[in-house]
Amino acid sequence: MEKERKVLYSGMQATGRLTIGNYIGALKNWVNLNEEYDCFFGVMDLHSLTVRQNPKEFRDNARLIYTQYVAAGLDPKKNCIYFQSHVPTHAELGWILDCFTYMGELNRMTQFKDKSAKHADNINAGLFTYPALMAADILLYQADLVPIGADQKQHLEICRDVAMRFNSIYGDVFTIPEGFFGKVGARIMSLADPTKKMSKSDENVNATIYLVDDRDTIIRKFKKAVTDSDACVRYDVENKPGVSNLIDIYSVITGKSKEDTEKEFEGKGYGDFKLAVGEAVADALDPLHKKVDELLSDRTYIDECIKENAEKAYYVSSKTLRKVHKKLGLTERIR
Ligand code: ATP
Ligand code: LTN
Repeated sequence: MEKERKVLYSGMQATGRLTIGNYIGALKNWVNLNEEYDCFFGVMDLHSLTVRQNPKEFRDNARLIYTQYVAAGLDPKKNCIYFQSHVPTHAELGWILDCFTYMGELNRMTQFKDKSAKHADNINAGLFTYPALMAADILLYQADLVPIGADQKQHLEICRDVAMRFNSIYGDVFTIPEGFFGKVGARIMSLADPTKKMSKSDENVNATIYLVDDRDTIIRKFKKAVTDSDACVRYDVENKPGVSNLIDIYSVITGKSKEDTEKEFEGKGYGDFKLAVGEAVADALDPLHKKVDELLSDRTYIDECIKENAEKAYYVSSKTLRKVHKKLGLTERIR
């Protein structure tokens, strides 16, 4: 049966506070997609358990991420925004897909290699099977499109392979999803090391602009951003990665082209440029801060959205899970 509207699925892990990388590369681009697609956005808290979390900070971060999704413009009455852990079908299908995912496939994942190197004392099985749970997230909703950053391409490939494998045995159960990759600002780099991506789990707080950072903090961090000794605002990723990253951020935030940005700062020093980038980012985040404060001051609205959307996600995903059970030959539940 043809669906009337295509389904779109995405999410972020609750491994820390969201950064402007998450905002520019993902969240900002999700707003208004609901006009064209049926959208599901998860706060991927089960995935976050692959790295050890402090329970109090974890709970606060997850709630803040939900609130920031809404504050950034995702309308929870028009998008299904929910916590992954509130919808048990994810873990259930995740297990089933573990049994359809090969060790050889998982062994090739660069995220697994990177995170194992970073957390050598906690290379757990969940970190290894992470892509099977991610496949479950997507396939449960029969998603057609998955907006993700380039770093998640490999995971989406496994999801597609597993879905095709399953379909080839049991018939058409899962929609095969496509990646949906953003154009500009797809990769915001660390302010301390512009050859590394800006990441919410970076230990160096000066490397990262968090969405919660206040104006002074933002400007201070941009002032400290690593550049070069060339003193010329010119876009050249290879030779001037720091300056190029700042140009990228400035262009995405202000809507100006890279060329216009270069012209605007012709003959000016890095001090002026960094201050302008800091001010532009602070201005852009100001309305988001106000909206977050407003939403946090009265919990009832967000609580109601969390509840309603978890129910909706459960309803939609259960249909797929029931079909999977049936196809696999699991004994039907007597109700
Ligand atoms: P972690 O530090 O825990 O690995 P992260 O900050 O890299 O987290 P994810 O939760 O893995 O973020 O990613 C959430 C979304 O944000 C993904 O779609 C990802 O591609 C995007 N994203 C993350 N970091 C950046 C960045 N620096 N630039 C652009 N997009 C990013
Ligand atoms: N692995 C993703 C987060 C994530 C996700 C998903 C994204 C978990 N499940 C399903 C899209 C669809 C990340 O680290 N960015």
